[in-house]
Amino acid sequence: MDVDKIRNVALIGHSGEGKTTLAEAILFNCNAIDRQGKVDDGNTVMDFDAEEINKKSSISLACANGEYKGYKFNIIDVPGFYDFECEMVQALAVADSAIIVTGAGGNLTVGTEKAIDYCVEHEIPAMLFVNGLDKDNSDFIKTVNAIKEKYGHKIAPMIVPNMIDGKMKGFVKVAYGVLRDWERNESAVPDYLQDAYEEAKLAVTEAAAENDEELLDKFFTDGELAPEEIELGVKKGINSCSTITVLGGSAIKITAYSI
Ligand SMILES: Nc1nc2c(ncn2[C@@H]2O[C@H](COP(=O)(O)OP(=O)(O)OP(=O)(O)O)[C@@H](O)[C@H]2O)c(=O)[nH]1
Ligand SMILES: [Mg+2]
Repeated sequence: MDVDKIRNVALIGHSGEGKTTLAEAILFNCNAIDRQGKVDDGNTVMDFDAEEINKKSSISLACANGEYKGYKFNIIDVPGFYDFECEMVQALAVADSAIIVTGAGGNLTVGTEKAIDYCVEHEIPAMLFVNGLDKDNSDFIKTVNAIKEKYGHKIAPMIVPNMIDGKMKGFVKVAYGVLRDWERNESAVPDYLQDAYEEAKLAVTEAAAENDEELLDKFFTDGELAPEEIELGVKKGINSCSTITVLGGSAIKITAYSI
């Protein structure tokens, strides 16, 4: 495979927020494994060491790879406990980018903060994955707002989850302004998600415009950007480390699916 089709991605963040579980889901979706193991069952790819299985928590970094849409992803699963911070430093020395996995408890956890600070300081392109949206009391918007409080306009949520009775039934694709369910049916953004959608749309549009002169001109002239332009500008922002995009879901429940 061509080198330019290889991506080294580190999963970092606070302990217990779901990095190993998300790695398992990614590998499953890449068809690298044929069943999705669970940390609690001691059968994940990344937590293979006897002590990790015993503790139900990662101790050293682990790597596995899978292919998706013509790209090879080398996934590096990093332990979240502070005692193992050097593992994050090692992983990010070789990673092209990071997925910062955070819980959805409505706050900025210390591990998330450390992970974002490290990526910002060392200019590592990063995105946030707000995990555990199947849990009672999970709150994507509150969590994103808590992170925004410290990192402001760097944070650009590309989705707004559609939560019904505590379950994520799909999400608004913010750049496109459509609601998508897990069968990939698309419909108009419902009224109850309108405010959250508009707020997120403004955030991603501004992030896109800030990262590209032409888009900035267009934004000032037209007051809006096309979905493809938003995606292009946000991608540029991620690459130049001025934007951290946000997705969310439930690692334990992710089955074959792509945005
Ligand atoms: N309900 C729910 N539980 C989850 C989710 N993701 C992970 N968990 C559970 O949370 C616990 C911790 O998950 P891990 O994947 O080990 O978390 P981690 O971030 O790798 O933890 P460290 O390796 O200690 O940093 C396990 O019991 C998982 O089954 C999720 O999306 N929803
Ligand atoms: Mg782990």
